Amino acid sequence: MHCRLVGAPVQDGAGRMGCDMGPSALRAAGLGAALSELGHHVTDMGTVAPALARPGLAHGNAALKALPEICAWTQAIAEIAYTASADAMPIFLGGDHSISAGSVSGVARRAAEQGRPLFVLWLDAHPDFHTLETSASGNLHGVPLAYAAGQAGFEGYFPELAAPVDPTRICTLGLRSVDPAERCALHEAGVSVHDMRAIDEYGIAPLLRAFLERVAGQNGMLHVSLDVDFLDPSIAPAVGTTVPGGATFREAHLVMEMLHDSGLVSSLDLVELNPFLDERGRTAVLLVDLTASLMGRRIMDRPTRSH
Ligand code: 6HN
Ligand code: MN
Ligand code: MN
Ligand code: MN
Repeated sequence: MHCRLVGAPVQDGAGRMGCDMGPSALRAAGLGAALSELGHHVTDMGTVAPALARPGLAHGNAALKALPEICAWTQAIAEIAYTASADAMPIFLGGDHSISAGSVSGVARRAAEQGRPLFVLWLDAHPDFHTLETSASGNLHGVPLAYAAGQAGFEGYFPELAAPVDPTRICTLGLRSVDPAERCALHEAGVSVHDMRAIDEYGIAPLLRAFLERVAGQNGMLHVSLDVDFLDPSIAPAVGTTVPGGATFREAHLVMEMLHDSGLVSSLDLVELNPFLDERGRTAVLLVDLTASLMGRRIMDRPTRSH
């Protein structure tokens, strides 16, 4: 596999500073070497430069923070996502989760051009399904999934979508902090939602397996968006939005191992890593190890089977 690393040092979408150091921390933790050791060809594309922010871009929701800046980042990241996905698997190094407005919309444009449906697996404590109207915090890392899914109200602010993702092709896994407006919008849009209660009750593997079978059955492409706060804060402290009760070390690795075996993943986001909050780089190292599992590192060889 040819992997293209894309640094997206965005911090304006989060409530606290530090995510701009995420790409450096992931590189320092050995992401490139881990992928090379697995036999992949790795190209580091460097760092996305933001487009110029449109001066005076204002919205009726006065709580929104850094709207012109995030719109400009989205434009720049969507362009590179479209380009990088032409001949490789792009891996986006965040940056807060607002970078996924660009990464998902860019790879969605690529998938549409190839005539294949794009599916999205959102691994996160939060659904990030606010619109510009419903965000109460004003932090734009809370909106990227709604934008990419073509929810109303982004027109005239965020870049026009070449290909909105069909919400019924989105699966969120790991939710445990959902705002009332998001709960309602997710339901109405028909997003597949597996919260932590469902993971506790049924186990993470059957939930993921059912989704992967759907992707495979439609010859889909699959974008995976991994927010650090999907993981339990006890194993991944380097995030500004910790919520207790997250995925365990083995649950997270199992997700990655199953994704690898599926052979379906065509692009990946690693987001919300805030190195300022880390403990001797342990969260960055965990993200590198999870990415390695997604890209083929395994404990033992296994007999070939369907999933
Ligand atoms: N993230 N729903 C909350 C908000 O501020 O809108 C939290 C968003 C978190 C975003 O985790 O990427
Ligand atoms: Mn998120
Ligand atoms: Mn989150
Ligand atoms: Mn919210």
